[in-house]
Amino acid sequence: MDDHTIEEILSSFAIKGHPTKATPYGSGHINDTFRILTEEADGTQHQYTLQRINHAVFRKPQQVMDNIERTLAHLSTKAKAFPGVRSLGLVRTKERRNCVRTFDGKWWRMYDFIDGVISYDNVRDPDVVYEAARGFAQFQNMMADLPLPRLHETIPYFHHTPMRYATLEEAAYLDIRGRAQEVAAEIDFVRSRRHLVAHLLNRYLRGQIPERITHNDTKINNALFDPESKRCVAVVDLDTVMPGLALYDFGDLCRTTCNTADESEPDTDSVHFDIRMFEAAVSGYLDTAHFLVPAEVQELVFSAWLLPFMVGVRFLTDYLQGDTYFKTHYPKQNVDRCRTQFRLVKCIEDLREEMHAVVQRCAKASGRS
Ligand code: ADP
Ligand code: GN1
Ligand code: MG
Repeated sequence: MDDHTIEEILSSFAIKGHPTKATPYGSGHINDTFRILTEEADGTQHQYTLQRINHAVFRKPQQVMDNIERTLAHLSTKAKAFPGVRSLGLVRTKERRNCVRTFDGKWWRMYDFIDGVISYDNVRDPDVVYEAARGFAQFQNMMADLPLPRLHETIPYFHHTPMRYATLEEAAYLDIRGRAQEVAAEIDFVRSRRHLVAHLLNRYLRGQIPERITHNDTKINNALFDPESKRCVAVVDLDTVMPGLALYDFGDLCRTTCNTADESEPDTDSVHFDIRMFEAAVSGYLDTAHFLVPAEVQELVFSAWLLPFMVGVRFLTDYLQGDTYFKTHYPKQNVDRCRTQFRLVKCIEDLREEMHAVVQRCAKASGRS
């Protein structure tokens, strides 16, 4: 996108000062994010985050924005009870709307840029992992009493694991890009575990695990930290905040914090599941998520297995379908991503007993039996 277009988009928003710089920002796989600098006549500078909402992924961007507005309004009522937590500030358009749809059919929104914080794609510090788990648990806690109506499901069936499995089978069957043979081992890996995909969903359907309002995309780079205290001060990427299972949030956090390698690491031998990070995640989560019922605590280890498995299935499906969903930066990145996830799954299968022992220890320490 050229600067002229960015300037046009920016002119729709009620920002302070004149834009002086727009830089692509972050490493998210879905939206296009820009950091915007502006300057007022007296030299005062401001920073904003401009985002193009990926409307191929979020088919109803207006519903995404409605959810975000309600989420942010609700979080603002909690500010006093949760000092130190910074919330995203939505920048309205000059017509007081929460986003703009440009003539070319693209959807744009703006936030105040949260400054002086740090984000991680990969983290090796257990204190940061502990704080991240606390941050996401606190987010779930703050959202628990959101008044009705139910939030929109911005991506229907987002964490519906049997549906994800069925979509993979369909993609492998249709094989529109002729790639199925090349990833036959990965498809077999999934098939040999298909009896596990509906486990949490079944417990939910039986009423054993409750629906909550969850973030649904708790990868570590969606949390922002104070570099000195290491505390998680903000949770961003609210596009998928909707009804879900708390365990999906916990599992996704482990997926990105316990992996010793990058998500796209081509050398799977360097992928290990770091049980020290797992302990930090469990501990931070259980110390904060006092609302969890025993069945949820019981399934923490399973959720840490399920999320890399499911995200691996999604990367594999996207590769078979021609890399249309996740942003990729080189031709077989989705294959590398999928293999990384499946290696993590394998590591977790080997560490199951130790992981259960960690949960038991942390549950005791957090005052649960
Ligand atoms: P995507 O859906 O593509 O992942 P995100 O909303 O997560 O997009 O934004 C990408 C990255 O930009 C985030 O991971 C976060 O590190 C950073 N980011 C997003 N919003 C802000 C903000 N308001 N202030 C500072 N950094 C932000
Ligand atoms: C995407 O948007 P981002 O990069 O924070 C994806 C998640 C995946 C993740 C894998 C809306 O997250 O579901 O787990 O990539 N977000 C969406 O890294 O699909
Ligand atoms: Mg993100």
